[in-house]
Amino acid sequence: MAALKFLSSGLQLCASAHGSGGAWYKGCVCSFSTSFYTDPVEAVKDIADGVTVLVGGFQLCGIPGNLTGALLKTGVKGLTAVSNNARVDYFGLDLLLSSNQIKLGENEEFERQYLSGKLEVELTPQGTHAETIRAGGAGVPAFYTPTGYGTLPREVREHFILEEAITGDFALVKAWKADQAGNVIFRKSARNFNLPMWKAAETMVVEVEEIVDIGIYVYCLIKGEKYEKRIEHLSIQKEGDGEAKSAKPGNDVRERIIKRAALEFEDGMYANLGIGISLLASNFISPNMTVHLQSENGVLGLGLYPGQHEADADLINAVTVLLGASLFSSNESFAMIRGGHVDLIMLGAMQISKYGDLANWMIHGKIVKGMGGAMDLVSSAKSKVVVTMKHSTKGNAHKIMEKCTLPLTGKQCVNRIITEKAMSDLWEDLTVDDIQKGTGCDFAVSPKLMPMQQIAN
Ligand SMILES: *[C@@H]1O[C@H](CO)[C@@H](O)[C@H](O)[C@H]1NC(C)=O
Ligand SMILES: *[C@@H]1O[C@H](CO)[C@@H](O)[C@H](O)[C@H]1NC(C)=O
Ligand SMILES: CC(=O)N[C@H]1CO[C@H](CO)[C@@H](O)[C@@H]1O
Repeated sequence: MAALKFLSSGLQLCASAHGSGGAWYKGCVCSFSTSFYTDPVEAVKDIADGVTVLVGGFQLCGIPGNLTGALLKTGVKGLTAVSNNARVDYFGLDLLLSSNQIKLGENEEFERQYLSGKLEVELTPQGTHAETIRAGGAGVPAFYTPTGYGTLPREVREHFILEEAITGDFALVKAWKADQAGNVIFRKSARNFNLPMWKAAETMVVEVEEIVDIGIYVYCLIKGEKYEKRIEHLSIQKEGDGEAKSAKPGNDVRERIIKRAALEFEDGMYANLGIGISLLASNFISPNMTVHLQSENGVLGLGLYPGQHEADADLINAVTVLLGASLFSSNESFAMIRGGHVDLIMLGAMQISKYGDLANWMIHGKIVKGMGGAMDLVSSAKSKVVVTMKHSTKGNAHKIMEKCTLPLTGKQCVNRIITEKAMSDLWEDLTVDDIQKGTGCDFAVSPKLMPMQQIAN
């Protein structure tokens, strides 16, 4: 295994790897020396007990698996790990978690340890997380953001909360290719958190798939072998996707919601769709309409699910990208979201209050999904937030209620709710009484009450 190590002088972070297809530039002059390593354990041996390590990646896309695996071997203790997530057991950060080496993560093992109080943890909205790291790299110690206002215990000013920047002692980064001088390029959306983390740590250790001839920024490079790129939830396009199928009653309920949700799309709009019902609505976008789909992991111009042989782990959810799509890092992606440049946000909910408060990330003592990007997605008053969900829980508990009992994702942020029973309109076979029974709060009945519309087949 060929690997190389760069030793750099302190905090000079110099190059920036940009664009797809190998466009990158050097930002400034810095001095460094290079040494080569053949073993990932050697590459991480300077990581001592108690330091802070930033770990790149978004789900399984672009994670420095060889390096986190090597950390496990060095047996280092008491690390503070800063990471977007590490959700698949025994891969990446999970390895460290199960051996109790770190304090932060997000996965099943994490959930178990967190709930049992064994793990010290701080969960941060994904976009805030990306920005705290970007700010750390840019020397901005703290900033105000609308994300999480009214939900997170933070210092408040007007409608914003104060978030402190994050820097690390080490960044473990996964890139695609590096040259002999240490310039690196990322592939597709695999730049995600790798790019901002790169700049926010004193020492970078970079794992690449290939080292090419004649770079910077890097202290330590290691070439991983036999890359097995994994996709967490592979979805493949199936015959008949986008057509009505209503065999089972459960499907029928979903389909109603999906088809109504599809009417929210307008030609030329930018939309971010949560997984599940919301994303399925995109199957019904009329072919004479262009809707630009944005995704948190750094894609604008998402296409349909790939065919069997087109799946690409460097595009996480295994979606395809359309011609003319753009790819960017996670901090850039959330700047777009918080900045209100995405017209329509469609996502699911566990509870919604009559004031439009949204809860969808945690059930006390039971489920800790993490808020992911949801707090950021609902933080801009400029974006229309549409919730698609079943009207009640499986056990028939109310989901639309006076006041949410679960931890909030956002306050007064929901503009429209679409369920199988109602929107601001009614499905024809239901009466207002039926809906009142399934709803935990009073509501006004519109004078323009009419049967609920849905997209034609
Ligand atoms: C995102 O972070 C990268 C790396 O720190 C930086 O080059 C880029 O300008 C940032 N984008 C935004 C919108 O802040
Ligand atoms: C798209 O095509 C349908 C018929 O296929 C038509 O009813 C509709 O008006 C068209 N929409 C636009 C925006 O052109
Ligand atoms: C992410 C990851 O762990 N990548 C590779 C690291 O190196 C080993 C072989 O040395 C591969 O099997 C992994 O796929």
